[in-house]
Amino acid sequence: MIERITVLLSSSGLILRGGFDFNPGEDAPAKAVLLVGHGGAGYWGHFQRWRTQHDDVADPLDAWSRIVIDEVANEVGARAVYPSDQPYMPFQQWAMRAEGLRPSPLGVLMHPEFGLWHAYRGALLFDRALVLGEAPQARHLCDECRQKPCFLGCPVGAFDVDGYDVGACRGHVLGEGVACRKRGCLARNACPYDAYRYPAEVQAFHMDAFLAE
Ligand code: B12
Ligand code: SF4
Ligand code: SF4
Repeated sequence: MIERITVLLSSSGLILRGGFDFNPGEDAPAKAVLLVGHGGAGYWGHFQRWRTQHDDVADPLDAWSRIVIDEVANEVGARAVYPSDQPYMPFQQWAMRAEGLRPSPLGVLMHPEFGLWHAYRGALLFDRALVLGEAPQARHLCDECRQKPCFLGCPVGAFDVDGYDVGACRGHVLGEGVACRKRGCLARNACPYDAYRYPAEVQAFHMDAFLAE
């Protein structure tokens, strides 16, 4: 079935990110979960082509993701859930278990290949076990990064060891922060593991979505 899902997703640029069976007795919404997302911006061209025909749709990336992932869910007898559905499903906790990832100082999970340049667009929930164990810990690149330039990248110090000051960030981006608005978060962009960095256009799209929340 994993192969089938991979094939079904291939025309969208989205990828299967991993998954696991919930533990017996665990407070969980299903027996197993598979995460769908992207590493880098491989989905962007597919999404943009869809968008040319659907330019009046609200939250277009969410809408497109729902169309793609609902179809896969129907094909494989799963229930699809989405990161922006409320109450929020713990996508990052699931990703840590599915891919063995840990958070960067910015809150975004650090991936050994994609760096900070990846995200989750949905999850497939199954009412049957898939016999999938949790992933072993992946190499955590932040442990090897001595200078931690992400901490210095933000002009208003919105990230520190205590977490992320959303108000300070949003205030800057809506005011003086033209660079953040046009090219994306400077702290995220300061990370040296940038082989999969999203193009500026993609970052500006996500920043607009963040400001609209
Ligand atoms: C609410 C939310 C936000 C709030 C954070 C408010 C806060 N301080 O908690 C706001 C709107 C500020 C935000 C911003 C961003 N977010 Co956000 N966000 C979410 C959302 C929808 C829910 C998080 C939640 O509360 N979960 C409920 C708890 C129970 O689940 P959890 O897994 O334990 O949640 C963990 C996270 O909330 C994390 N966390 C706490 N504070 C922050 C702050 C940031 C910036 C991040 C990334 C995580 C994070 O700690 C929790 C405990 O482990 C998730 C999607 C989801 N459903 O998880 C995306 C999510 C966490 N966000 C994500 C991202 C990428 C961002 C942005 C960096 C960029 C963007 N949206 O394009 C921006 C940062 C803005 C910037 N400067 O660039 C990604 C992270 C992917 C990854 N690689 O790890 C997620 C998973 C969405 C996705 N589609 O993949 N986000
Ligand atoms: S700059 Fe270093 S510490 Fe910060 S996210 Fe990148 S690898 Fe991790
Ligand atoms: S978007 Fe700009 S203001 Fe917000 S955390 Fe990133 S660098 Fe700082």
